[in-house]
Amino acid sequence: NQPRLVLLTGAAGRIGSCLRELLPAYGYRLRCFDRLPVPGDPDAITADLRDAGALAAAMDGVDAVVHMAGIPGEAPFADILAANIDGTYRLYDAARAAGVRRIVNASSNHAVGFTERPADGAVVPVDTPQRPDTYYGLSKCFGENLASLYADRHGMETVSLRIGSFTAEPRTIRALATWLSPGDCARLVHAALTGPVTGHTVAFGISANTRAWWDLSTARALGYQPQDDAEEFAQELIAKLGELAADDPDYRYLGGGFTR
Ligand code: 15L
Repeated sequence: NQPRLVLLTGAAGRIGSCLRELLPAYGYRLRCFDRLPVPGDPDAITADLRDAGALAAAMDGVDAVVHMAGIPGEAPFADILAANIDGTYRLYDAARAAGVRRIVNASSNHAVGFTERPADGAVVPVDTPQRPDTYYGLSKCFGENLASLYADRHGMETVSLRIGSFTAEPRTIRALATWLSPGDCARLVHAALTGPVTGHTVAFGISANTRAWWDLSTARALGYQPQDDAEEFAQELIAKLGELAADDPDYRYLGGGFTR
């Protein structure tokens, strides 16, 4: 019972663009939604999440939603409030009204960004307490909690993906641990759309990085089998940038420099 028609918000964004390219091969039909025109998709809906009519129409006949829309980093609180908090609330409520069963929600590692690296080399579990590092991270905590509310109150399923560093290739030393490759991103979203979920599930979203210190067990339980490892780029990156000192926020905190 794989969902067929998937509403993709933020379809013109960085991750949205990757998913537009890679998800159809998994058998999905995408309906794209973005504030900005989606290149090469004349059927895409160009609207703000706060346009209730456009959002309701976008939900028609949809089997699942992949919610990638929002401001992807720190910004003034008023902007975060409008785009990420109010926008995500409206997305959820429109999905509820349309009877959509499952949402894959773009959370972020910055929802738990002030979590310190465990001294004993252990991984940070998914149920670590929320510790946002920015207003941006706070909006992702809101999204996770909203998903929990809509699961308990309305029986909706959500997988909140605490995405790491999504780039074509890792670009920083921190990303040797936090990288999510484009191919693994598509594999992860596919797993989140099809894997076994009861209520609200949280999963870290990174590749099979040798230096990873975030627990991937809940992602794997959905069926995610990452194929890429940032280690392939380690030698070159370390030669260029040097290793991180233990007191560098990029080393010490899950959210890296966002804690500064
Ligand atoms: C995020 O949540 C951001 O959207 C992205 O731009 C990166 O900063 C990423 O986290 C990260 O932590 O590397």
